[in-house]
Amino acid sequence: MRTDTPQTIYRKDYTPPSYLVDTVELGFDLDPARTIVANRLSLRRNPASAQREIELHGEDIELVALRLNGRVLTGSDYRISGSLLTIPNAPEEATLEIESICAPQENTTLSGLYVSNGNFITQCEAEGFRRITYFPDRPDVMAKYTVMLRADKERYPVLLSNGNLVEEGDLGDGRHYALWEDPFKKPSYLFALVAARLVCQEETFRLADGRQALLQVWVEEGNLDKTDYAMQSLKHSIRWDEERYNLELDLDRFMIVATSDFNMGAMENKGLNIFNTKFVLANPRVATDIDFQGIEAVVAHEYFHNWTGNRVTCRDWFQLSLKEGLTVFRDQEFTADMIGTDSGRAVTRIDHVRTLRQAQFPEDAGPMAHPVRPDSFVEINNFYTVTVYEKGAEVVRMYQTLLGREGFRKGMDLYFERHDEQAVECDDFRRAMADANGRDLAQFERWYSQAGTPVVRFEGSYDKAGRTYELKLSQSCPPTPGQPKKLPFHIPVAVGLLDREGRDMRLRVNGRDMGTTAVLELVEAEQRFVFTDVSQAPVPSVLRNFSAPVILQGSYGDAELLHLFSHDSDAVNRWEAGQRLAMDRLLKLTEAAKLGALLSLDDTFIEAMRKMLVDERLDPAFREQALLLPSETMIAERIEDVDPLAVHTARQFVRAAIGTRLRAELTAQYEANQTPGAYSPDAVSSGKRALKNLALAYLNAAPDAETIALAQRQFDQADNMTDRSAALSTLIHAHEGDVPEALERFYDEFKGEALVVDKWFAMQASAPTTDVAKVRELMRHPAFTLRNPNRARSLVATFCAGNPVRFHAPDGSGYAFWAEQVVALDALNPQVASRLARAMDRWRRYAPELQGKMQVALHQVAGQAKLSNDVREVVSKALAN
Ligand code: B3K
Ligand code: ZN
Repeated sequence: MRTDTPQTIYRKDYTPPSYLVDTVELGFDLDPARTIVANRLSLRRNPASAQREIELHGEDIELVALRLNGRVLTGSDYRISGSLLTIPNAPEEATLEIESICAPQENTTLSGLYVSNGNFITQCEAEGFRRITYFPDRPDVMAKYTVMLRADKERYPVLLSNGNLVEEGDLGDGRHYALWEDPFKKPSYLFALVAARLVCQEETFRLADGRQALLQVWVEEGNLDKTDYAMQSLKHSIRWDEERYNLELDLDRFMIVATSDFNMGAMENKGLNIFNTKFVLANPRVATDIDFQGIEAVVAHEYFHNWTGNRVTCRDWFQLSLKEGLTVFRDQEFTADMIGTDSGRAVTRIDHVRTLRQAQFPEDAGPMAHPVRPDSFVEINNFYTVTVYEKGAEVVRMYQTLLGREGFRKGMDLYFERHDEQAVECDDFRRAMADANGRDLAQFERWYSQAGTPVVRFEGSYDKAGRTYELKLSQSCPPTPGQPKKLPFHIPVAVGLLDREGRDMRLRVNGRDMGTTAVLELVEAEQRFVFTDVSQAPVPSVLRNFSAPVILQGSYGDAELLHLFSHDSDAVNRWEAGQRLAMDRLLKLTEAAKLGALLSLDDTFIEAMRKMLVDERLDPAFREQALLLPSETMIAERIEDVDPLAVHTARQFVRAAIGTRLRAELTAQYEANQTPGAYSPDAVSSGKRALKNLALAYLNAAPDAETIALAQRQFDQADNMTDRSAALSTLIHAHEGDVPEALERFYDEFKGEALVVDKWFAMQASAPTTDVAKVRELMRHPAFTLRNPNRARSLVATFCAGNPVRFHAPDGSGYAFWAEQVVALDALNPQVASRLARAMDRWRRYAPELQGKMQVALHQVAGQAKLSNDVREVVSKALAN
């Protein structure tokens, strides 16, 4: 752990690297306690830099020897300050040989080279390579790598690294070796090695140009029955990128390795993707529909990085969204294409909107708010955020909305033509989009430089005599830390007009026929758009398909919302109308609950829900989305002085009202959406299960013997994890029925499946009946450990971030627990600790009594003498802003 004072790094201070690296030869003698790394670099001075010193980064490694052009360097030939090693007066060209030692088994940070379940694994993004060897560890230094791995043959039969296997053999002393060569230049963050006892599912796959590629999915013994879906997803991804973007796999071999100790979802190392087991392992018995979806998306995401991230990489870490926003957009489009149908696409789109509102909007309004391309950071690992990823993807999507699919593709082609094998900036991507389409996208840059969620207001007025409809759009953006004033954004606002029957009207704007959805470009603070030939007063459907990541405000009354909810041809806005109807009620009920007033829910709302529930013309997946209420977090984001108990009470009240007043319809849908026969994770079947399980949950929001029996029966009889876990979770939340028995049985049955045990912890952690004392008790369970990120998240993070009513217990016990766990985790794994620290981001929004206690907990963490930069940055920003 670094103890030096955290330094803020600014984007404006970027300077090019002083030396470039052409080739890297790495030799590893792998030993858990003492791994010896030999590193030979060929360096040459960078003509673009005025600096004449070689600068290398190194962290937590022991330097043994340093030779420059064959000459041993002594202490006076170089300087080490913090993690920077500087060699002054270096020649124009140099061969630098470095020998160093690291201790993988001591490495609990899971960054650099570490041991997971006895296997060697690496994670280098963002700055983990410097924990393996000294190197100019920055993404704009791209080099060709050759890697020699040597290890005990018995213990580590599989030796993998990036690129192609050149040679392997025995060393005669019980050890063996493998030599790998990556034909492509890459930044150090894409380096990877695996030395492990693993087995694989493999096949050869024919690429579009006729080449055969070897595809492998490596897992620990006993898990080969869970690799099919990942392999299938990989093949689909390869095909999709060929077809949609004409991008081919550029290697003869592509490997995925699953490990159970991993800080995030997965990592796109060139040719050797390393994954959290959560995003590889699945079969119907252990994985839910959501897990299957996650695997497909993450496998695709990492594969797509091969072009967007690896072939064209980031100049510096401020440009992270260049690869992440774009790659998330690509995986989102892939997922939508895999489902194929329009309604299926809409359901995935609704998912994106939900994620934004649930996580990104709060981030954008909180102390950690930052632009998609941040201007500064203390610890880059803190900026792998929903803003960089999900809002970044929305920014990329807006290009496609503005330029059309073909225009977007032209921009992509030009981007690769210009920048293949380069490290570039977000501006280069924007320029490629603009140039390929002859468009001025200068103002669009503000999406990268300004933080905060823009608010777009609309106001419509119909002129019967003139048969015109005027839509006034205005925009503003609240201040964010360091950015008090914002300039107008370039916002694509997709609009449709519905007639009295709910049909789309033909749109004419400025004399131009715009079909039934017009993409209006809002570039000023306020603008008026006039639709002509409008035969009757329309109901506007604004921001169709969520055409921009903004908060839309307008004067919708119930009648208009009900009209949109029943008819809008744009499924996202149809769903949105229902969310607005619900939010309106939830906000009022929260207020009432806070005052202890009697709660009641109008028939209009229940009737709208009923119609949606039973509308057989709509996909079950869509109906499920439409019936799902905004989360407690989303409600809390809409109010001041949040009282989490009032929010919870209000939402529970609405759930129970739906459950009792629509009991007959819910029961009928529960029966109608059964999926008999062999389990399949396809969109139609999973949509049915989602609706069925939502029905089950609603029925049990006001449980009685019959509804509980239904859940219990499903738990007893289900043959797949989706239905099993949904039933168990319903039983836990209802807190009736034989919960302890079901929980125990579930644990016994799955105790050998780590990912299911995570679910078991998470289900309990999020239940409103689980308080801090219960969480502490669960932490004493033999299966619990803070050292494994998945496990720590399943219990501790799920409780702190996913159980608002108990986390915000009035006595402050949740906050004290949080502080304690952040500190404990930080000593082991700063990245995981720092994520947990973010649970307190929105503390200033809570009721004063809670705020005070939250502040105490924040100070308790901030006051620790030893704290990682990761956690220090998060808590100090929370306290400052
Ligand atoms: N690029 C990695 C994330 C690395 C996170 C480092 N703290 C996974 C991904 O986005 O594909
Ligand atoms: Zn990514």
